[in-house]
Amino acid sequence: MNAPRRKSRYSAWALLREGLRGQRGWTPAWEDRDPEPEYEVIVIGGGGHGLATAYYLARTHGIRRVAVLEKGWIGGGNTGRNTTIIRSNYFHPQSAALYDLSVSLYEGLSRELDYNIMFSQRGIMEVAHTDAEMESIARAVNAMRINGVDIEMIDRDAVLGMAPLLDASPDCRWPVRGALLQRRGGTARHDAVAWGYARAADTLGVHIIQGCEVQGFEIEAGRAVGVRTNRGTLRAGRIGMAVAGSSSVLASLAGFRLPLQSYTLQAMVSEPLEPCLDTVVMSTSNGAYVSQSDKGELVIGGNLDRCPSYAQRGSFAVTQSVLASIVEMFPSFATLKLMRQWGGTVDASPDNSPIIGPTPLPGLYLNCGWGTGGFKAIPAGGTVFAQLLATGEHHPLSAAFDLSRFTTGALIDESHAGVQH
Ligand code: FAD
Ligand code: PYC
Repeated sequence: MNAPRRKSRYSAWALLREGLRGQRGWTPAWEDRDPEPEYEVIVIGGGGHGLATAYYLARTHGIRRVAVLEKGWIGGGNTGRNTTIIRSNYFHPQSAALYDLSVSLYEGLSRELDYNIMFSQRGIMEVAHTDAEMESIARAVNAMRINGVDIEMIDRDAVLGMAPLLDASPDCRWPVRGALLQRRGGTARHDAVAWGYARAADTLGVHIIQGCEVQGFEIEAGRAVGVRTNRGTLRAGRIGMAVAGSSSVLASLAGFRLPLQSYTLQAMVSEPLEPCLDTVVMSTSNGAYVSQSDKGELVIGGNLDRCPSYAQRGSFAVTQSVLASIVEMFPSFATLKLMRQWGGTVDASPDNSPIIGPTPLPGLYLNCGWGTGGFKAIPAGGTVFAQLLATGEHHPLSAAFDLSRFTTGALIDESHAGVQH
């Protein structure tokens, strides 16, 4: 699937002319390539992390003989299925540094890629409903501020000022006590992140190959030297995998196991309505969250479906419980119709932190385990993974996320950091 690129960008006349001419002057944003037999680096997975990695390999490290292999279409995995929340309110210094770099890179990404990713820094708030939650939010805010993250605590009046449709009645199901607020947080257009990186990488010479599924690895003298795909065998000096919910499947093809479980995380959108919510509201205790997209739809999500699964759809019971929480928090949303519901397969690690680094098979490297929270990490994930693939050495920000932490015990427990547990 190729997104269209305008010849003269930013020109309203060019847009009008193309509309009237039947769009004959538009060229594809990236070329859909056939695979070549050999590359310097192969990146498996055309989601945000794979595409960003390819872009930074070419842009930062000057490595342009790069192929991104995607079994379906780029952005068709979790990158195109998520609810696009970007924030860096993580607890541990290693995570704060990584996610904060990502927010900073997002701030300049439209300009960097010359592609509007529609990053809207409308703020994200995690609402506390009880005194106990206020206490734990206060502790989290203190820890995050020590890590240099710009987080604040706001009181009930400030929350209701920012999200006036929250139920403020005295006997409501989810009373508002206050919230943790990150004003720099917000949302971006997910497909645009994938398309923007794809176009920029393609411009630098990266091959983006869709409909190309990795089905096995070529191993010589104990080292991965290539991949077997439905479109032939391709060799490479280094191979990176950024396949999110399919990480365990690829690992088993390479002959090792990962400490990951794959779950369905679902999301849904309402019919479009007039602007009524210009921040992201997440609930600390019920896990549900909502924001309003530029099209006017309410974008809603909540807890994981509990059974491990590779199904890219969710169970009705979870849809129902998420919507019940949203309607309890925002009674006026009860009259809205639900337009669409879908799911993605997320890869959850035991400490809810990503795994980045070499694998037990030399020549093959990992970027996975982002679970429910890897969209926000795409620019930073791509930056650190590109450095690893270019040099064979960790970027300073990824060293702590090495697979070896599950044997050393140096876990980075961020289980509180997502709304979904
Ligand atoms: P993906 O985008 O899934 O890309 C991996 C790609 O690998 C896929 O396109 C897949 O087709 C391809 N692939 C798999 N196997 C093979 C193979 N054998 N050969 C070739 N290609 C292969 N994160 C946030 O930060 N904020 C949010 O608000 C948020 N909300 C979410 C809501 C939902 C409903 C879901 C499902 C996830 C959410 N996430 C969120 C998580 C986020 O979407 C993911 O962590 C992130 O998109 C992972 O990006 P990725 O590039 O690693 O994976
Ligand atoms: O990581 O912020 C997040 C998130 C929200 C919903 C799903 N993931």
